[in-house]
Amino acid sequence: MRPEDLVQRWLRDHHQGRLSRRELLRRLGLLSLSVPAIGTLVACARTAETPTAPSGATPAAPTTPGEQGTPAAGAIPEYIDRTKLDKELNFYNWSEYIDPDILTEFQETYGVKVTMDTYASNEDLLAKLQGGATGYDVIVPSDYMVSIMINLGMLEPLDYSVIKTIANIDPENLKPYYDPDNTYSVPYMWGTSGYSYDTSVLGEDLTSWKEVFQPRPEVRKKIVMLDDQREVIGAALMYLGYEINETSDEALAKAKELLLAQKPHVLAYSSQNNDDLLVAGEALIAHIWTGDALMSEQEKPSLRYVIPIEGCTVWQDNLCVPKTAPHKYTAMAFIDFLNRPDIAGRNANYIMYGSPNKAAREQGYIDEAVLQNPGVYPPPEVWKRLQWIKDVGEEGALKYDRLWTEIKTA
Ligand code: SPD
Repeated sequence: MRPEDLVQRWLRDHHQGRLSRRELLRRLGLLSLSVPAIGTLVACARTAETPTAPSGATPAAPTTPGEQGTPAAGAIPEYIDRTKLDKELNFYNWSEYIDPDILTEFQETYGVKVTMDTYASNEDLLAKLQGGATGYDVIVPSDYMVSIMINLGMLEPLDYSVIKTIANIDPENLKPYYDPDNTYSVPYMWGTSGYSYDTSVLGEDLTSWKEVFQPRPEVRKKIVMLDDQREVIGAALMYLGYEINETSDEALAKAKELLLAQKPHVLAYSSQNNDDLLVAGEALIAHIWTGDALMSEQEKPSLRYVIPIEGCTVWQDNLCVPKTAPHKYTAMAFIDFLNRPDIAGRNANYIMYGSPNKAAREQGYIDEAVLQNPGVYPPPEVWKRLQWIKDVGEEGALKYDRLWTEIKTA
């Protein structure tokens, strides 16, 4: 079957309620189609899913689909110099991390063909860029990876004469520890890394990382851990009572012991299929990021997301432009577009992560159900037990790398 026909079938199934949004996103990511190919199909099928502006909110600028390369008149802000826009943009993003309609809308409005590739961890992103991938225009590193990339001279300063929508971002999310003047990064989404589990099998009371690291018999071989060294080692450190950025040999040796003892009970290390395994019932507990957890709950309401009592990571992912980006001006225009309140709101509702876009929240673009969900926007008492992953320097990173390889190959 041609990829176009396959996508058409998935979209039909999605709109008729037979295929979840999470599964649709996953499959589109796997197909690795350029956004125009997906976009044309999504645009045809865009009916039931298209959110409308909430009452009292500023409606989105009208976007008449333009022909490829011909932006629709009036829809591009006047401060963007259209003559500087390229015909294409290459976006390197986490999987299942943007509403595909939004890419289509950028493409139709700005006349720029967007191609998106996906990755599963910050370390994969770094390795890919260091391995010589020079074609990407916009990337989405997390907090500590922004620090690492700044120190390695890999990021381009952002042009705020183009990214004027920075004004929509909550001051609380700006000036972060990893880029104090936002010279290189604009916050995209934020979240936490706890675990989800099936209450229909395990009951309502799970609260501790103990369930993951020293599991009861019924969950043995039914645990999925993120395929992410800083997250997994960090969770083990927190369970043991250490700080998440610990690099002492003693703490890392204890984390290693715990993770090696846990390994026979781990079904998989996966950041992309952890949600599928939970929904399919093959896993009963999965270490997971907020949005993936909440999307899974929509398909399987017996799942519940837990921020463990010992704490877990809080993170903020960011829009950045690599120094090597071939289409820098267009990259800035794309980042500006993603921060429009209507766009940021639709995106946050779709992927279900915390949004740093204050204007989107205040103008009513974010669903009340998402805003009120304590898994997405934790209350102050929960914030006290969250920790940020930080750059642990070259020596620390080597220790984490070595430990991770030992765990994965054991
Ligand atoms: N489904 C994609 C989610 C991206 C999450 N990024 C989290 C990084 C945490 N260290």
